[in-house]
Amino acid sequence: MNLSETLDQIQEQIRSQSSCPSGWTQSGTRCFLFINSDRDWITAERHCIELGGNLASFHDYNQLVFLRNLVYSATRSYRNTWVGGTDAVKDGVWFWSDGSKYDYNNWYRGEPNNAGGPENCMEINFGGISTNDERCTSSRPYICSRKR
Ligand SMILES: [Ca+2]
Ligand SMILES: [Ca+2]
Repeated sequence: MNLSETLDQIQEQIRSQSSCPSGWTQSGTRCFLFINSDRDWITAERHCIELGGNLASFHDYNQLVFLRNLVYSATRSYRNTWVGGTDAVKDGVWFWSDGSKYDYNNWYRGEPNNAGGPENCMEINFGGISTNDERCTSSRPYICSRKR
């Protein structure tokens, strides 16, 4: 093999390592997949784990907009959709199932409110761009996220 062929091979390896699996959308260093099947939160999370990730987290307004647009591109609507936020361990203490820092939120006014009972899982696309705490047993489509 000559030098040029070797370089081509190395470049191809870098390309394949730095891109998302087929069907996933890249944003920054991560890959995202909207799954248009209604599941309860923990079933959604377990499916994301099977796919090598977790339910998606977001850490600023733009990342939340990105997730919202991902739902729109797949469904042409802004369906309420699970992400990885939960306060199931201790009410009012929110964290992300992917272990990243819980450093941003954009709750709809009056949320999170545990309306009519425990609401311990986070959905996006509630009241526009905002989020809501929802019963974890509700069925929603969901967004998985994983490293490239
Ligand atoms: Ca709660
Ligand atoms: Ca709520």
